[in-house]
Amino acid sequence: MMLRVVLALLLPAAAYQSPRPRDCSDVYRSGSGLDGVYAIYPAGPTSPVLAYCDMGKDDLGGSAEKWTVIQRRQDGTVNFFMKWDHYKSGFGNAAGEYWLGLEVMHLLTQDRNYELRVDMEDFDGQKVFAHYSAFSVGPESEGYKLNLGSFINGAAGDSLSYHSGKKFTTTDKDQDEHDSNCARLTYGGFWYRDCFNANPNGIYTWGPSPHAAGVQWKTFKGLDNSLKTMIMKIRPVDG
Ligand SMILES: [Ca+2]
Repeated sequence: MMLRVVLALLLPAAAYQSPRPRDCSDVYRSGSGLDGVYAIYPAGPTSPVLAYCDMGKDDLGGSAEKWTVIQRRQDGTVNFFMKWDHYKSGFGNAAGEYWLGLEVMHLLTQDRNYELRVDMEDFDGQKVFAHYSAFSVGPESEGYKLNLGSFINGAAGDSLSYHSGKKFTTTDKDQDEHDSNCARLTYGGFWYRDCFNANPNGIYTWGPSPHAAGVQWKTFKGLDNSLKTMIMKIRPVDG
């Protein structure tokens, strides 16, 4: 402990900045301002994870967004009806549809305060979002519980607060409040309750869907329509 203090006084501050970005905000700080797939290192310098970074400079030249995409649906090419181990470690392709992984989400959000934005679009081309002040995922020992801040704004409306404080449920791990297993009933994996108002990882269908089984956001298009895109992304609140 003492040695560390002495070193911290002697070495320039730069020596203590990890050369490995923990998230897309770090990637941006290191000089990469373009949207795309980058390696991030939330679990340390020897454990790279590929993530899509939405740097988000809009057409109007607004400020950079620096979002780390943690989940994306856009064309149905990836099967999201996966078991616990897959939801834990992540699956899919960071350049397309993917789930970053619960363990990575936990590691990221235990060290910094993140906010969440969920972008979505229906098959008529209507684009909306829902913005939340905070997002974190607890440890596996507590079921990767979702901790959500308050709904800030967005025309999608608030379908996610219903899930705050809930553990994650997959087809092979039932931690929800339903008599049965919500992941089995709705063909997904999520922080289900009894069962959901939002089902970003539901089965991908083109528009009309089986009731309460599609890629859905209740306050936007109800529970009988599946959405074309659904993107969950986070960034540090302190920039
Ligand atoms: Ca249950």
